[in-house]
Amino acid sequence: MSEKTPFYITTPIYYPSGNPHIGHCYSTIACDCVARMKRMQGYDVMFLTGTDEHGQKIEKKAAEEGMTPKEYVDGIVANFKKLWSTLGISYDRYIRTTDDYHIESVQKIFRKLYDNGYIYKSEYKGKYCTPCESFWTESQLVDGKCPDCGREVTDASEEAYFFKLSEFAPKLKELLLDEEKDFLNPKSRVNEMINNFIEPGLQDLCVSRTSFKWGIPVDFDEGHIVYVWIDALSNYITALGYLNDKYNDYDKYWPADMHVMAKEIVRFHSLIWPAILMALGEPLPKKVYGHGWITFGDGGKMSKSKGNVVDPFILSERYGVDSLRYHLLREMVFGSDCPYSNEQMFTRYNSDLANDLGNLVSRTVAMIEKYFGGTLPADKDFSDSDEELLSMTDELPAFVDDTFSTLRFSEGLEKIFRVIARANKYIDENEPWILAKDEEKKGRLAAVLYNLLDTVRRCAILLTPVMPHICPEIFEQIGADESATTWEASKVRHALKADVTVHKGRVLFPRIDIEKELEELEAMNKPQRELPAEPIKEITEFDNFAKLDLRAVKVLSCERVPKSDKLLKFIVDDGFGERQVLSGIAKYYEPEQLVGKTLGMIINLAPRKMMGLESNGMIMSVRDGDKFRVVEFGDDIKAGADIS
Ligand code: ME8
Repeated sequence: MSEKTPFYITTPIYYPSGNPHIGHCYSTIACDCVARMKRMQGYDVMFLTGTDEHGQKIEKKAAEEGMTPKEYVDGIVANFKKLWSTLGISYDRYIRTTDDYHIESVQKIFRKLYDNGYIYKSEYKGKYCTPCESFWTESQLVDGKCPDCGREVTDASEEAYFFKLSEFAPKLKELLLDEEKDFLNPKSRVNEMINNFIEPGLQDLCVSRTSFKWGIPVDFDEGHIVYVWIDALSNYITALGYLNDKYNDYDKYWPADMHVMAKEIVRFHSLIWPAILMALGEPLPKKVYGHGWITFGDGGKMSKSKGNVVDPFILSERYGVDSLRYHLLREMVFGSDCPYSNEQMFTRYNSDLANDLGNLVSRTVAMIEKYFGGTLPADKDFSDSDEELLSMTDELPAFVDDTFSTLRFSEGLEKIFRVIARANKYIDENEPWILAKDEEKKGRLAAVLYNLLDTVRRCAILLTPVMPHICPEIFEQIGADESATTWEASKVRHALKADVTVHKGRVLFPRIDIEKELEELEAMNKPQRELPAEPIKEITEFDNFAKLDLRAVKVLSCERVPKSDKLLKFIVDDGFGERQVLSGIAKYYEPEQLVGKTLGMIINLAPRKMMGLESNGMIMSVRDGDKFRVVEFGDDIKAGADIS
């Protein structure tokens, strides 16, 4: 038996400086789709993702939250993993740059670069913000001031290590222009790299910092921390066991077949990363793909800091994981930016998934049940007129392979759905309901329905990497056994049993009422309570305040409300008894964190129903921009104590 060919694909490792959003989902789903397809094609796939957990930004965020950096990232990493599991991401390995083996490898990599003469010690000169302890380059300043705090900066210098990036300029240019290697895609990024970075002259890169602590120490020079991009890029090899004993997969999987990312970090992957590998004497990755951004509203890259993020948990819960995966892959044209729109997602869902694919499956299965009791007869009367549909389908596997392997999912999917539309038209052309009236035409009717089933089968195989949860249901409904659902079987006509039996199942893609859904999503996006427009609300009488019954309560239990991303359900002791209260704070707290706590609550608000559950009161909280906390008292405060 021949060995399987290895295939190594990576996402960027994301910053856990905030929770994952739909932009992160795109890169990860894209890689997942390629990984799944390659596995179906018989490759031995290693699909790596992870988190890039060091650096000043994370150190600061954690401090703001009153946590250690590790505590802070642990919480966010759990959310990344939860999202990937929700979205059916089939990663083989998850690397955290805080993992011991990675730290050990990075220290060895840094030393090896130093020993090989590619890292040297010098002076780093820049603009320094003393309160932030940060160096900035001239171009990073905002109006000549610190971009973080807006204060004055001063000229300063510090001792730092530098990587001889400049030395690699000719080799990098050659790499980027090598047509056979086809290293960087899309091609527009090649020109960008050459014109914007190589031609103006590559500068040596400062690769150590002394101004913060949350990073990997340079092990031979105390106080120096390895620059976060050296730490981060190295993940692609440390995760395979390069210079560590944790794994032993480097020889098998390196060089990577594809690194996938969005355009803003292509520079790091197509210039700095290859230069580091050249300096280490290691082979270069085969391909770097820089896709565009999913943009939102104002056309900027959707980011954690803008607070305008569409929640992938809510979308996949309400409309199905596979619909979200399909939408993202179908809409994004490789290389271009793509505005995110729920309306666009619903429109596409209704036309492609509900109308075209869903209907094709349900009509075909229903007709086989109606006309043949669910099992097709072996005798069929095929016709030359079937050829157009069949030969269109024959073209799909190679085209999908080519387009999906190069991140051109929208092209591949468009072509699959053209065949699905053609199949629907084939039903209208052949009018099975007329054929069914004539006993003599039963053979023809069976052939028509069989061709339809087989077209569904072949399309569903090719759609499996995109919609891995729904396609197996389609196979079940059309009676395709395992041998008829392999990648190879997508290339073959009529792989279903001649006397195939279908099984009617649930409606795969129920139609979406677009208006209604948009309204409901909009309502979910509204902040819970509007902040007053004026700085201070109008004066009120003491009597109004006295009407509110404010008490300390003890949290007896707390759990998430199923199907809600926002709500937590509490049972609290209010000093008089137990009561149930709901609060929309699931984004900010894990239920376990709150059990046993003594919180502030308004206990005499009229009861309200949310998600079918009654809430009796309101837990008090404070919001300051991004920050959010419940109002909390010490353990020594009894339940029922009066707040005034
Ligand atoms: O850059 N549209 O991490 P990061 C499409 N840690 N893709 C998007 C996106 C959007 N709006 N927003 C994010 C880092 N992405 C570094 C990477 S790799 C050695 C270190 C995706 O959390 C896209 O892949 O800022 C982008 O390149 C990546 O997330 C940036 O993630």
